[in-house]
Amino acid sequence: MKSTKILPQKVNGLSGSIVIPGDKSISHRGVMFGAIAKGKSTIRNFLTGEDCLSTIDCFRKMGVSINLTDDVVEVEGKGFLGLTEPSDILDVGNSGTTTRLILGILSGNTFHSCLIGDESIAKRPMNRVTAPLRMMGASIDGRSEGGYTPLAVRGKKLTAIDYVSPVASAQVKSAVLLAGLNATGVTSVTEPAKSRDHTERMLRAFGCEVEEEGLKVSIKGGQALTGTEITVPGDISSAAFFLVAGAITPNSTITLKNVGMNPTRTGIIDVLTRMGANLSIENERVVNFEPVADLIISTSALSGIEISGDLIPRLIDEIPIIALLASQASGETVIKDASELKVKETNRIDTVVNELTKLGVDIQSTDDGMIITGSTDALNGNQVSSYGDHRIGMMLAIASLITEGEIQLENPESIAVSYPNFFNHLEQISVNK
Ligand code: SPQ
Repeated sequence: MKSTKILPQKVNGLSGSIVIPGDKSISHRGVMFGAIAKGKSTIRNFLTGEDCLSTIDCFRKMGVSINLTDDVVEVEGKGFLGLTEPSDILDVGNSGTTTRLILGILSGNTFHSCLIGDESIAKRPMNRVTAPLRMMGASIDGRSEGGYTPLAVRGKKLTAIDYVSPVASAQVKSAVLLAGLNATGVTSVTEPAKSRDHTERMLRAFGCEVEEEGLKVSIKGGQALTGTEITVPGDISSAAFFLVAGAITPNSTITLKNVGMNPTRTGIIDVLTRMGANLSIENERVVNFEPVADLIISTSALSGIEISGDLIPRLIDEIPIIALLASQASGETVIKDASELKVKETNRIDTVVNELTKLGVDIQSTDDGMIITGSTDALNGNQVSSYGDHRIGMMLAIASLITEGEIQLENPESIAVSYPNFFNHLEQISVNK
């Protein structure tokens, strides 16, 4: 049975600081690349969210020894072809990143494997990855001709391709590049707009050569990864919830420490700045191969803007919380070119519009996004649902900070997918008198 949580009531302000937990995308990649590398890797500040634990579980089933103590992961890498045939089904849980990236590793391996995930994963399109992998020679079968989980993979010898992806997707790019690592020839992926580049950066940290030319990324097959040490920066997608909370909750100033500032992820910073948020970026530094900073945000008056084009892949996961931000800005915010939202953990155009409408926000869905007409009136309480989507659950919890009346959130557990201590952090900065 699904549980319901009464969300914290309207607060008098937010104050203090939070250390943002490790980046989900980078944590996944740390374990995966560590597993296919030769030698030991240590990953610090690892995100212990459920999605990343699913990745650990899948590689353990392929014979990789992985030790997790608090937020430190030690992986005894076995080399790309040192993974062993899993005797059990690989369960990816709710994680699209695990499913799609692992397919790139399994396709060029030597054994048979099966992948399964939860109800949400079963609805997410896998043909965007299985199609280019098959062009390389992969043997993948599953529902709707390999379009959906459960999937079965028979490892094959792969040949490089020069793939032009119809979508700007780091998961597609990464799956093809990972398959390319063990293919004959040079594999390239060209995207319509730049998606997050953690794979490219981390492959270099593991000693691989990766070429980039505009929107094209290439990798030569036959390169071996060498185990390394990684410190994961805080996840800007998690920080985004508190950035918006600080901007829209009256009487607030909060500091978010250790936030990853990779330029392929900082669309939320651009949006906040353009809307008039009071945001400062301090202590900028590079940790391993990723830029990091501390962010300070205070309440301010905001104005609506248009969010579209190449900016979309740089903030795709932040759109649910940006919709809430826009609800508190004067004028209209138009979000377009974002039809990728329809294939996330939920159809995030529908779930954002449905749930914010229940709280009294003036919001309409469009074919590729949404239009929000802002107002600084308080939102109203209601019974809402995360629909099992962590980002919808956290957005609704932040909405409760500016709501008159009670919000009851169905299925709050989904938040543990990417931010297990979200409610503790929220409580830590809430000023109640
Ligand atoms: O891993 P999953 O379930 O796909 O998670 C999401 C999220 O909101 O956390 C998407 F629903 O993030 C993706 C992101 O949208 C993580 C990701 C990655 O680590 O490579 C890339 C993005 O997806 P895509 O399809 O644009 O490549």
